[in-house]
Amino acid sequence: MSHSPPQVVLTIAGFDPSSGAGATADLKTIAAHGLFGTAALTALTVQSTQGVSRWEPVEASLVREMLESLVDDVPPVAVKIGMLGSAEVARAVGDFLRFRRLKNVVLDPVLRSSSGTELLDGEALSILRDDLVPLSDAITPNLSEASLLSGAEVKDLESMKEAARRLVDLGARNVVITGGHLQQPTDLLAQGDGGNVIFHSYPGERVATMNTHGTGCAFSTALTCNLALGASVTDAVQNAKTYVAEALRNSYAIGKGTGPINHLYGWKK
Ligand code: PXL
Repeated sequence: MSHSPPQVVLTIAGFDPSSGAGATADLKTIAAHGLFGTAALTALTVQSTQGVSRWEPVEASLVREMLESLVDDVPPVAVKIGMLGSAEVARAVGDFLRFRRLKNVVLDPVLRSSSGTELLDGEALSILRDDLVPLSDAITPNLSEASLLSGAEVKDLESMKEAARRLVDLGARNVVITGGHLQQPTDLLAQGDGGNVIFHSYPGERVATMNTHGTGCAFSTALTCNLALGASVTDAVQNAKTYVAEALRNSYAIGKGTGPINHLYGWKK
């Protein structure tokens, strides 16, 4: 019997050996959505649940070749971009997006690990902001990433709106600022609409768990998967938020540090 194959979602991301975040975690999120994941690695981190101790970017020409060899063979219907590693890799990803004109591109501007390690230098940040933001259909900064990218201090819903407005001015079409670190974890979607900005807010409930490693990666990848499945941006944000909340609720303590969320909670034993 032959089955019709699933759609393909590509993640361009770093490698977290503990697999709470990064490309291997993204592949779990993509599988959880019934889609087929492919991955191009941009950086290798030395990392456990206790944090990142070191990382190295992958050589840009290698990333370029990984992307080019994949894209004709297994064309993706959506692309998630996470950790970029270096200015050269960021440039290579920008060129790839420009020449291939791929759809449903979601950029998660990963700047720092939750344990505080810088994951991108200043030159790469400029390329991310000036080149990759306008090439993406949606960007998913958390509060501190929104602050660093927009130059506005972000701490509550009002300042999230101001930062989102500035990010739309930088060329972002859809900005989702994830408010998981707020007292009440509200996400904000800002959509650029010919000079105007339309806001939608998504209130959530705090899930009491210590196993929070990978929430940012999972949110942006779940958003990408929902776009791949044909959801509107507003529905995709709500569905991605629900996915992360369930993955938090069903998480378990793995390792001695911050445990991962349970990406595959839908597959009960
Ligand atoms: O959560 C951000 C992130 C993304 N990608 C990789 C990471 C991390 C955080 O540590 O290691 C590869």
